[in-house]
Amino acid sequence: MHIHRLEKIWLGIGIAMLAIFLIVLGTMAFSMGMAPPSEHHHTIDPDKVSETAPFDKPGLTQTGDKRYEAVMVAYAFGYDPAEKMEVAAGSTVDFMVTSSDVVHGFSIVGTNVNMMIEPGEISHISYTFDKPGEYLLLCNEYCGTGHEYMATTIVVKQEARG
Ligand SMILES: [Cu+2]
Repeated sequence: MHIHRLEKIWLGIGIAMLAIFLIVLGTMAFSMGMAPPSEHHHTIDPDKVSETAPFDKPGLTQTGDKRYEAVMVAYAFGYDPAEKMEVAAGSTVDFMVTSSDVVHGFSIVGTNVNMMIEPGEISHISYTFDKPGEYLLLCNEYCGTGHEYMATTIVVKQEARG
């Protein structure tokens, strides 16, 4: 069988690229120890969310100066706490979210906050709300017939100046 010289060159380049890719991947995985995130990998029994701390009392708590922790449960079809959460502008909110039933989304419009909430898993994300206003938090994973009603609001208030 005759293979054209240019075809041989292209074949060589293709095989070389594959080899380079595997060497880079192998080096990163084995000598640099890169792996999917697992440091903050927390799990929970999805059937016992309402009895497991801190998800037995979902809500917003102030943990420091301009620092809040929001413990939330996503369910079909809403978020707990359901009422608007209020923080002062410039505050960082540490979200800790799980699901008590199916896979839900957790996305805050106008920010880069976008998580998948899986039953059995606890998802963490922190965000600093610099701009005052109302932030819509909604589910972006289709989760059933009430999916479009699944939303809540975070209110970021301008600080009083004295
Ligand atoms: Cu949902």
